[in-house]
Amino acid sequence: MTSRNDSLFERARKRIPAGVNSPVRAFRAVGGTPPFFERASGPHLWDADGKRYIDYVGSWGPMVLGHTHPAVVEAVQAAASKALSFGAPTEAEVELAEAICRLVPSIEMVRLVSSGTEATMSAIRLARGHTGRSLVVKFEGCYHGHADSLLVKAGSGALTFGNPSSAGVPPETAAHTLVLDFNDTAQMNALFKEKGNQIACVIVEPVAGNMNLVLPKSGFLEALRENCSRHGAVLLFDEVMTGFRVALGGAQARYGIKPDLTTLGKVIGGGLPVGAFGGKRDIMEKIAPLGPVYQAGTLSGNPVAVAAGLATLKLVEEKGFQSKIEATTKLLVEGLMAEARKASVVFSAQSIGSMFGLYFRAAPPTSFAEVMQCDKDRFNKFFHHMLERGVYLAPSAYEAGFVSASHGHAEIDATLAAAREAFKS
Ligand code: KE4
Repeated sequence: MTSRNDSLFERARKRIPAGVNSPVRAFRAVGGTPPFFERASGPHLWDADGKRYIDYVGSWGPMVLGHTHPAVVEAVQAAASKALSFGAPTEAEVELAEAICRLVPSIEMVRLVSSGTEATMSAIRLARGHTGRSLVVKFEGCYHGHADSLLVKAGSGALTFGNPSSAGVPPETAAHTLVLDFNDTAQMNALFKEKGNQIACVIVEPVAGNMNLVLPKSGFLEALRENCSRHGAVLLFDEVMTGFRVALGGAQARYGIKPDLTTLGKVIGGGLPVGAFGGKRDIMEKIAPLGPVYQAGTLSGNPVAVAAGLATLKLVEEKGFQSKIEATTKLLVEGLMAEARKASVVFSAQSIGSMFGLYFRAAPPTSFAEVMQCDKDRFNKFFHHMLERGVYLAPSAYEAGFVSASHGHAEIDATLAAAREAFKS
């Protein structure tokens, strides 16, 4: 990596753990020095040495319009010139709540927070408060932020209580979380049969994007819905990543499943800190100060962040937005597969909406175990070849990629040209 990135990384590591404010940014999965970015526009990023990259991370999802979209920058500047924060109600946050409820009809009431973690942490507490039950079910490979109850890996057997996946999470806390295998409907049915009436909620990424991209098998989400309804458990769709990416109304719109609660983030902040949890009115009315489940936040509904979110959603819901970005993403993955075939490299790729997955495996994985069969070393080599050629992919074989509305044919062609070289070597 170039000298300024190296010197900045060295300086950063003195005062910030691993030199980063979020682990995946440290490049420990792929090795090397991460570029320190200075500015962005549309599909492009520029690092501290002025090197330009085509961006397929998009800040891990928020930058669906492309970077520094004029309408969003203008909205932020206008809001900031009036106030940076009140800690009191504003019309803008009512507008954002109304927009979210309109675009995701399963959400009848919503509470804004400042991150996806806050959204899922609050939604879990709400589900437990609403049902009076403690057990939470999640799926291995799905990530829902870093709240204690969610940093849990499978126990000795999937149907036994979980163990902490991070230091600092008390075993007693992890014991209330069960971890199942994504897409394993039989296992889920067996759990509900045995413990259904003890389950407060099931939290799932309806399309998994944190173990690379893994799509739900047909029947999996339907079985989840049916089991939760039958046993009075809350079905919580974590759409922090899939919301407004997999479809305008999220994965729930695409797959026609109505969850009881939904968490959102990323796109609804347009790059600024906004998360949200919402759903059925009778559940949401349990939230303080209306109900007994406490939840709060100094900067929840922050006017500047809400302005960015509102400006972003306005453009995202424009006619043709989703179909255009979906077509571009398809062009990218089909092109990459064609280049890999030409170079006889074992590779597969898939996309859904504006999200995509790249796999050094003959076919896209349908489970966590199959994701683990992907050739990580080949991905890491591919990642660095692409980075050298000015293409910035997610720095881990276990992350999904993102296309923005500002990516056009020029970016796709340049990416495919870089991939042609990378696959050759
Ligand atoms: P945040 O607390 O990072 O805003 O959101 C947590 C979260 C919750 N739910 C889902 C489905 C998510 O994808 C995320 C965060 N996604 C990661 C990307 N793998 C953020 C990147 C990072 O951790 O730096």
